Amino acid sequence: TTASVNAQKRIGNETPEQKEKRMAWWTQDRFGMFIHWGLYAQLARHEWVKQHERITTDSYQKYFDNFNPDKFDPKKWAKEAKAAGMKYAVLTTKHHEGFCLFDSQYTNYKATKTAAKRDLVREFVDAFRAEGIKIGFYYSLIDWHHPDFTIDALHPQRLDGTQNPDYAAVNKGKDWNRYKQYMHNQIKELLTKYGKIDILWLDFSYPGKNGKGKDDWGSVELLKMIRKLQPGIVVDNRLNLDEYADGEDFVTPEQVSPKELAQYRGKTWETCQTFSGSWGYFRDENTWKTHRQLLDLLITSVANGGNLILNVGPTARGEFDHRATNALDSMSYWMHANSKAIYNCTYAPVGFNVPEHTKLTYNPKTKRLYVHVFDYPADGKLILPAYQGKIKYAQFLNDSSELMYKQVANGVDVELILPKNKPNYEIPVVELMLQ
Ligand code: FHN
Repeated sequence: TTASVNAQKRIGNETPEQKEKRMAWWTQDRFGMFIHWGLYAQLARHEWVKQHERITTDSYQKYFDNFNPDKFDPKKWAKEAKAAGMKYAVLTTKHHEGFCLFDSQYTNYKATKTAAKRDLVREFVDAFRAEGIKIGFYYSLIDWHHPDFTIDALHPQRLDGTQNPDYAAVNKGKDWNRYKQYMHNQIKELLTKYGKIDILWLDFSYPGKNGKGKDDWGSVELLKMIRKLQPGIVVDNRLNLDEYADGEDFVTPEQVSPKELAQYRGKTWETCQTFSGSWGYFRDENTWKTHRQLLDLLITSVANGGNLILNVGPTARGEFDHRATNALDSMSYWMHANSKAIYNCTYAPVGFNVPEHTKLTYNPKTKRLYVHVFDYPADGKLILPAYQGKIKYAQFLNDSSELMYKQVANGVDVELILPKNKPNYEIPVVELMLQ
């Protein structure tokens, strides 16, 4: 409630209403692309591979020396994102491995010092902005390459590959403040060298004994700097500032199943999801979400008032592989016909029951209610419970073909009459004009 929000501590002077106005575009856009790309794409089995397999920084150097994304064409990426209906895109400017895709003045561990010789972030920004897609930067608070990043609970082993939980011994001589300053400096670079940035996706805090949270990162000071440099920017909730009413802009349920999304209704949130199990390119992975599962995530997110950001892990040559492009193409086909049931939509108003085997989204501006038909009734009868007197017209969204409906004998329900032939969409959408 507003009272509880006001009772919470605040970092800026923004009121809940001002925050809602600043985030209106993000809430209306609903659907974004996440891009996890780095040296780890060459190992092609997970973006945490250096940690999981205890690869020393020296042994990892060969991936820096070998990195050469000769097929990198961000214009192609942007066109695929746009066709899929993704309105914003968030690229890993630096993931936990510490490799910078941008031309940072604070390190040589960056793309411009590899065979690529390119500022990959600059090219991403230019290409996606040209397609009218909002720009987001992911930046890892964790940095396994930086000599002053201290080993802790999440990293019980040394980054040099040996198991050594003696943090004091392992961290001897490290200067944490020097790392914190490096991290703040890089975020300042990202927010001053690339024009208007729409989203900052910082990742992640793990407060507690031997963990890292707001004091380690300098989160309050950092967020003040972020908002000063980019006043309109939208920031995720991983700086460990959830005690502040205006500390972070949206919660980030990660890889949760559609049925778990209802709990976020009423909050500002975005679920981040992979096509497969891995964020980074995973060559030999076989667990890829089906088109239906991806649609379920998108529809159920909006049906609960939230956003979906769907991740692609490009190959080390800089391309989306066939599995990613197939998934994006299938989203493009559905979104081409049905995006009106996604953009500017949220959950249905009170009083509209959810018909069986459907999900509802609603556009409060146009007052159009969208019935996403997950299971198409064999007998063509779709009961709209207690909708009597609430509808003035019904049609399929994909082709605006009229649908007939009639009152059920009980005088309360409405029966929508669907044609025998299901429209050629995994989940067809009925658009209802309300009284
Ligand atoms: O450790 C990262 C992981 O690699 C990935 O970037 C996800 C994306 O939300 N965030 C962290 C895990 O929560």
